Order: sequence, then structure tokens, then C-alpha cells
Amino acid sequence: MKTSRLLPVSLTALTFILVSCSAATTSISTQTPVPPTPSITPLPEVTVTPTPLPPSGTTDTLSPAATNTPAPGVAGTVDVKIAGFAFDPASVTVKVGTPVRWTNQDSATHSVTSDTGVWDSGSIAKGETYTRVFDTVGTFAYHCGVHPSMKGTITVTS
Ligand SMILES: [Cu+2]
Repeated sequence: MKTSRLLPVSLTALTFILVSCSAATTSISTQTPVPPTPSITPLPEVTVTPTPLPPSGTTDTLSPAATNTPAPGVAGTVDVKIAGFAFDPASVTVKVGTPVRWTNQDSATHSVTSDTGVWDSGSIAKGETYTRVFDTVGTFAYHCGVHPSMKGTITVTS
């Protein structure tokens, strides 16, 4: 029992001495510690999908009636300019109740005078305006009281 256990111990001691003597320096040089490869596993891409909110009970859709259309019944003013000793446009057709506004762009004084005496603007100086609402359906010829050759027509329809 004693001899059988002694042999492997001495053999082990001998191999240890031999290895440590011969490969003392080489073992150190070859045993360069391999740096542990950094195992940085990239994080999996997290795609954030926003969960759509459940439709609420209130719908904020704008009604199509909110468009900027002029209210019915309100007629816009029709402009006629007085320039170069002429009414421009000379002929205007408007709906009944429509205001017509003349603007004198000439240096000379003009007037907007009905041929049949329905109205007379009087003198309209440079840069001034004259507005008349036409409440009666019909055709109204007018002229300039200062320059009778200047003529125009207002046609009022229902
Ligand atoms: Cu005139």
C-alpha cells in the first residue's frame, strides 16, 4: 500500500521540476493572457410602435359650412372707376339691392348723373367716391354732368 502510493507522487514531483526548469521562461511567454473578447452583444432594435388611441366619442371635424363664403343676401359693392374722362366699366349689371361705388381717379371733377333725373351725385372731386344702392329693377343710363359725353349704364336685375 505504501509503495504503490509513493510512486505516482514522486513522478508527479519529478515532472513538476522538469517542467518548471525547462519551460519556466517559455511557459510565461506563451501564457500571454488572452484578453477576454468583449462580448458586447448589441441590443436588439426596439421599434416603438405607437399604439393608436382609441377613437373618442367626440369628433372634431369641421363642418363644411365653416368655409369663408359670403353670407347670402349680402351683396358686394360693385366698383366703377372714373378715369380718362370715362366710366369703367361703362355698362354694369347688378342684382337689385347692390351698391355701386364710383371712384374718381381723374384730376378733373366729374359727376354721376341719371339721364332721367333719378339721382345726381353732384361734384365728385379727385379721389372721392360716390355710392348708390340700386333698389329698383331696370336699366338706368347716366352721364357726367360736367362732361356730357361721358356715359354709362346700370342694369339692375331681380
Ligand atoms: Cu366728367
